[in-house]
Formats: sequence, C-alpha cells, structure tokens
Amino acid sequence: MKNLFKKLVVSVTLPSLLLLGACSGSSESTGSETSGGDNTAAESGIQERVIRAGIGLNEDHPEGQGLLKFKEIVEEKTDGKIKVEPYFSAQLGDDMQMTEALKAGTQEVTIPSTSPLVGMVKEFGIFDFPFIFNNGEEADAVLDGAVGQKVLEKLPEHNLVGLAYWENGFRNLTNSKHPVKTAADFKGLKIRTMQNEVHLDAFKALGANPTPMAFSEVFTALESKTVDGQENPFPTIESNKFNEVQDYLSQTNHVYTPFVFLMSKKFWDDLSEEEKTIVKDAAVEAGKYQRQVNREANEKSLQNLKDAGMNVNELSDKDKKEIQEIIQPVIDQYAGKFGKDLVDEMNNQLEEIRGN
Ligand code: TK8
Repeated sequence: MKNLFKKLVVSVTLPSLLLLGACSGSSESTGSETSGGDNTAAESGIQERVIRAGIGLNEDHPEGQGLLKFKEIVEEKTDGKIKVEPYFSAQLGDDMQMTEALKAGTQEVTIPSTSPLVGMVKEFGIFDFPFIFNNGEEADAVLDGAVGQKVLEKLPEHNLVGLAYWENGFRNLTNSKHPVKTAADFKGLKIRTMQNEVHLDAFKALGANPTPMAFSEVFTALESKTVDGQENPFPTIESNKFNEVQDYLSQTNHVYTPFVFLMSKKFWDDLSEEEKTIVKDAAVEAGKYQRQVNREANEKSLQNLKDAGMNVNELSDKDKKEIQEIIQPVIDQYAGKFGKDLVDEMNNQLEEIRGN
C-alpha cells in the first residue's frame, strides 16, 4: 500500500514539476522546437532504447568517427540505457533507402548528404549551388543559423526530424581519362553525380555527361568504366579507395555538401523531453567534433592521395571563373524553384559575413 502510494505520488508530481520547470524557463529544452508534432507531454525519465544508426561511409571516415562520438555521448549521458548501434558502409542501405526506413520507423538514425533528399524537401537544394560557400565556416553559419533551421522544419511532415548539420565537405572531381583544368576538359566526361538535379544540370552545362547513382554503386561503376569519373571530398575518395580506379584528381572544390542528422519522427515522438534533449545535444556536439575531424582529414587525405600516385591539379582563377559563369544560369533557375526568399536570406547572410 505504501509503495503504491509512493508510485502514485512520483508519477503525479514528477511530470508536473517538469511542466513547472518548463513554464518558468528554467529547463530550457533545445530538443522540443524540432519535434514539429503536437507531442507536448513533458514526460521525464530515460527508458531502455536502441538507436540503430546507419551511414553510407566507412568507420574510418570522419562521418564514422562522428557517429562513434554520438554513441559515446548518448550512452554516457543515459548511463547506457539508450544504446546506439552503428552501421557503417551502407550496410543498412544507401542514403535514400535509410531515409525511407526512418520514415517507416524501422530504423532510428541516418546521416545522409542533403543532396539526394531534394526530391523530398526541395529547399535542401539551395546548399547544392556550386561555389556558394567559400569555406566551412560560411557553411556552418548558414546551416546552424535561421536558414538551416527553416529547412529542417520541412522534415516533420515527412516523418523525419533533423537534429543537426554535419559536414560532408567540398567536392572534387576524379576521373580516369585526363586532367581536368579548364571548362573544356569537362566535355564528354561520364560523371557519376548524386541523385540531385542541380548537380546534374551543372555538369550538363559544362558539356559533361552526368549519371545519377547511389553512392554504394560508385566504386564498381568506376572500376568497370561504366562512368569515367565521380566527385566527392578528399576523405571519401581516400576512404573508399577511388584512387585505385581513378588516375586524375582535380581540385575543383565546386560544391559543398552538408550531412543532415536525421531521426525517425516516430521514434522521436516517443522520447521523453529529457531523452530528446540528450539526443539532440549529442547530435549537435558530435557534429562539432565531426566537422573538426573532417577539416583536419581534408588536407591529410589530399596528401595521401598524392602519395598514392594520383595525378593532382588545381584550377587557375581564370578557369574557375569561366566554369562559374557557365554554371550561374543553372543556379539562377533553381533559386526561383527552391524559394527566392530563402536564397536571398542565405546570400544576405553570406554578404554580411564577407563584410560586403
Ligand atoms: C554517403 C554519401 C556520399 C555522398 C555521395 O552516404 O553520394 O557521393 O557524398 O558520400 O552521402
């Protein structure tokens, strides 16, 4: 009888205390604003749960390292009650397949490139504009600011919650035919791109012959010469050993790709406020770590690829400018499609950062 009474008291008072805390603003939850649902129950407590988290890249890649960091933080903060099971190298599927699994509630976390998600949330496409960011810090400011947040708010209607942006990084072209130094060098090259219309049209504008393809098929497509080339940041080229089937690496730095930390909304909605805060904060914190690791890995990977015998070249400012001019109409066209206001907001923020 005494125990039952105790239980009752606990179950009644704890949530109300939390509610009071939330109202007085003393327990500021960073997680609640991303829920997007009408799940307002301020439940507390941490339950035993398993988060199956899959990514397309390998464990040794900075994304893999970031995922391990997320696991470490979540398990530490929940005393091991919430377990994170990491799955690397597209074991659970490609970016799009895993995203579908999240929507269906059969997987809890994935951290895809934003680019193949543009078919679902078109606004992600504004980050696919070539040469839009000059460096990682500019990307951080836009992604972690109002613009990035506005795009994340489109996710709950697709049964997804976006908890943070991580970094895939600046992409560079590899191919098996010849060095790519000028706009003319792109002509006729069969290039694998992500499933993204901006990328496809940009390469088409340059006279290349782009083919969209899931990432896990890329190595084989390069090896069998189904395509001549592909483009990805240096750490991915190294981690996936594309140098074994590609001789030429051109430092095009043509576009920045964010990763977005996605959680199944079904799983998210079931979490208590306390759990939401832990999970969201861990995604952000692990993301900061991941960006740092990625930036350090970038230079190192470039050197390793040179040492491994790749023929590496840079682009002159003049050639870069010419390439930019050829691609600009593609950007202008898609700016209208993805939302002029959002694009203006991004550009204004970037101008401010650059002090123009
Ligand atoms: C990994 C992908 C990948 C991306 C691509 O899941 O597809 O080329 O850059 O690394 O997100």
